[in-house]
Amino acid sequence: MMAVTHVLFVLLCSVISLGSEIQVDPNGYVMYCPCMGRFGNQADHFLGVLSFAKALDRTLVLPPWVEFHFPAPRSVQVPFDVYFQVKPLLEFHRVITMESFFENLADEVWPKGKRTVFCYQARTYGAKENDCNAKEGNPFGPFWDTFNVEFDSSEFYQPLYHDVTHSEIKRWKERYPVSKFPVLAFTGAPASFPVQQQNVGLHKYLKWSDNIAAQRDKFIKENIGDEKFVGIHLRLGSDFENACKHLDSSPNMFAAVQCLGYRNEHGKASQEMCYQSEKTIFRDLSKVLKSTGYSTVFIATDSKDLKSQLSKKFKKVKFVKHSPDNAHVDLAILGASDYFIGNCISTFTAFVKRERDVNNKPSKFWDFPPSKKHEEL
Ligand code: GFB
Repeated sequence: MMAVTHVLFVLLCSVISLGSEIQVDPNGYVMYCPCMGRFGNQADHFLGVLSFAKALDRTLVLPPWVEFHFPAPRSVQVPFDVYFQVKPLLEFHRVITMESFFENLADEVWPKGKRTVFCYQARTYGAKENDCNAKEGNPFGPFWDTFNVEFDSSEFYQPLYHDVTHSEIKRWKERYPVSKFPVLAFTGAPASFPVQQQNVGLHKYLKWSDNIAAQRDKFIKENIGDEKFVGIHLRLGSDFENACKHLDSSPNMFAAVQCLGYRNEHGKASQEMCYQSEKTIFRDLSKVLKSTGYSTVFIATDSKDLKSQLSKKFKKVKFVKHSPDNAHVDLAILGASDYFIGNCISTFTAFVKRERDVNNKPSKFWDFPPSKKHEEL
């Protein structure tokens, strides 16, 4: 009897493992290093690549997020599913995490010795001439090292573009058939920056992982309760202050189009839209508190939180902040707030704005539309 039970158990296990076996996609794969910028930039790119992989009808290999933990000299890779669920993305298109790809498929689909890397044109810095030099520099090298990838050849895909128009996709398929190129591995994201207008709505497939959602909910339960609250994003670090000095020469800097419009139909960016004075923050927050009647404000910031100044100015308002510093929990709480004020130029804000748009939640931006004269409180 024991033996029969054991055989049945083994049979059942093999059926289960067969059922969950990861199949090779005969249409091939798109893989890339999210090698530009920090989280907000990478998220913008991600939506574009998701759309590109779908248009090519290849499975998208979900890369880890690249983070720069100072003072660590090298970047670190955080698996995609630490922050986001994989399942909702499958409603849109076929995806697999990069960890799973290398564990289950790489030897068969993309064996060592046959690994071509794609870049638009030769990258000029690096040891080799006429090469993508895909592992040259940080985060390029550490990213591919995480998966023990060495490249055997480079492919320059110019003049093709990662546009999803029918004719362009046809050109990609003709030039790079799956039979010869089962994996299109890119040195950087094959996508526009900032995210193209037609891909903004793909944000609805990005759903926080259970872990991030639990941290968000715990914070709100313990610090805000059932009160409605305003979430504010203060992007006041010196890196942003310096970047904003170039606004005149780069009027569409970073995520500016989220306010100005993709054809700049909503005017020009002001300095206060990019880097706010306390006066602007007080003025715009005051308007929102008055119009909503809310009396709790969640502050997310990369540097100064202005908590004591704000508490002094708005005596009846409670200001709360998440500690320790956690960018993704901050994003998730901002996404859950009942009203949001963010920074037009920041892609960190843009992430929140997109999430709120897909959930029909109201948002506004500091000094937008730009005021001519600062009103006093
Ligand atoms: O996300 P990100 O590309 O947005 O880069 P921007 C800003 C980084 O700063 C985030 C941290 O990824 C976070 O690590 N950060 C910003 C925050 N705001 C917050 C916050 O409210 N809370 C926490 N915890 N962390 C651009 C860059 O930043 O800034 C450009 O993307 C360039 O590459 C430029 O460096 C100066 O679009 O705001």
